[in-house]
Amino acid sequence: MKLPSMKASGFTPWPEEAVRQYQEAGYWTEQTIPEMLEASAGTYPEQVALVSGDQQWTYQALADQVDELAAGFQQTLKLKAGDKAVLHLPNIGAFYLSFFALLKIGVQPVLALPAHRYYEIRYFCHFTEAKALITAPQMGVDTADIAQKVANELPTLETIVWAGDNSLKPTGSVDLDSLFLSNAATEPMQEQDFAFFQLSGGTTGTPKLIPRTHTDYLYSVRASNDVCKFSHQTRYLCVLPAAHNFPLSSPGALGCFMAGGMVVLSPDPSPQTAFQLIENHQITVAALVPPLALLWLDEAPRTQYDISSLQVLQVGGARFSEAAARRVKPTLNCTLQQVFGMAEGLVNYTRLDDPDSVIVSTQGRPMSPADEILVVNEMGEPVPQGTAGMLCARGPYTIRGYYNAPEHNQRSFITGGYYRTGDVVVLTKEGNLQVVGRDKEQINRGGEKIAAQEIENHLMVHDAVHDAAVIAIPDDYLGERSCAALVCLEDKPKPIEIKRFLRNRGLAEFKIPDRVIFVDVLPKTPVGKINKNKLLELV
Ligand code: OOB
Repeated sequence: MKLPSMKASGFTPWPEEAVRQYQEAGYWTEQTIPEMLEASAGTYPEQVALVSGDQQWTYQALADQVDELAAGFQQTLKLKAGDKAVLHLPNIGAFYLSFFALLKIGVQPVLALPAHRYYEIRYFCHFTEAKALITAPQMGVDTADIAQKVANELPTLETIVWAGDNSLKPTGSVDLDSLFLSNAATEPMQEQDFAFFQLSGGTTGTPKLIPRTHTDYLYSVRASNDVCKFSHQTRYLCVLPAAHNFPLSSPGALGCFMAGGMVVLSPDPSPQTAFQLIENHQITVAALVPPLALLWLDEAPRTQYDISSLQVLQVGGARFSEAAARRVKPTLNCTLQQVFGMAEGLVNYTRLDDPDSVIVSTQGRPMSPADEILVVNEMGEPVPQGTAGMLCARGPYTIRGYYNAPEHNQRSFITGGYYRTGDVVVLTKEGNLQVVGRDKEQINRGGEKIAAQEIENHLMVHDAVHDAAVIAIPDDYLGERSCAALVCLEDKPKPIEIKRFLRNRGLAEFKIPDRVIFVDVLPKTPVGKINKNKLLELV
């Protein structure tokens, strides 16, 4: 089958036949993401929707403020449908307000992570020709300086919006607070091919952007809510960065908003902060990456806080060891749910009523009956059940192409439009997936993804570096850490200088190699590629 081609907007649509099938089955509806919030405000106007520090919003207040902000974006900033805006926000209420308000007027936000720095933010603003960057103070990071530098370099970036303390704001920036216009109507949204951008964990030299539509994303949220049983009684603690696909949509904050539940934002992921919030707000569900789950497991037996309201702990983003998984129920007295998902779409869950043996030893199964998965060998042929193979997926919420990346799309999508996940899995007899390895040049550092090639490209810019390879090294706590192996012909710089060099280039901290080693040559495979397995033996 021919791959559907990319539209001028950079978006690859689903083939018409698939669209018809998803619509007829009722998976795809016409509702937009802001309409979902409005529907909940209609049903639960007085319920608390969102808590962030000492601020809280009822559903009505949230929906009203989204309208006011949408009017400000449109009338004060002159943002129009089809414009792009980069959101670089920590876990504060302004994240959801801005997200919904931009969607409401058809502006397509790029959901950057708080850990991103100058290099990534500049790239997103440049690649999408973003008109606005919405940012806020963050502990230990000069986000104002990042925004200012990016704006000075990119004439397309017209506005910096600052969501926080005025005294820290970049010169020339606009206060988010000044953009709420009451009693001002917004023009109705013009339909766009897609709603916003998620970010790919990446395997290539430059980060890839993932266009998600209102329709596919809302379907994934609705299907997640069914599996995870989110309701108006759900109280969700958002510990991971709010912009990430896992806490945003699996079912995450959007699932909670759809069901009429309450989202509580945790300003930091430490168990101390989170446990206090669990007690104060009677939290019922939270989502973590494995290293944080380990910290929670260690802290729980000695905490002074009452965390008995917690019913479900979701863990995903990276492999959770069976040994750790077994500790969750006895230690936290709640159900573990493993979540194996990706910003490109497919999300697998263990079910809440699965036997414990399934919950601790598998990463679950696709959430939707319409998800189609293939487990294949290098030739693209299906492997027998029980044998490890590469996971490929398509379905009603899995993208058919990255944004404006035709060459990369040729490699990432196979015949039939299946997305090549790069994950090596085993399908169990019961139909659950176990993630057993990876067939992509990526390091999964406790859930934070690093594209080896991206870091190698940066390293090669250093004068003393003749050749570079970045590999994953096993780590008890993070699962993996990164190691850069460098070939230097003359003077070897100190590892600390290499790290400083990368930091000065403005890379996110999690991408800075944990170790730097020097080798005489990089081992090669018979076809001349760097032999990273061999390299690992040298570490
Ligand atoms: C989630 O999304 P991304 O886009 O940051 O990363 C996706 C990749 C997967 O392809 C896989 O390599 C890895 O992260 N991964 C896991 C995993 N969950 C994700 N590897 C092993 N075990 C797991 N449970 O990470 C993401 C998106 C939505 C929900 C949950 C996670």
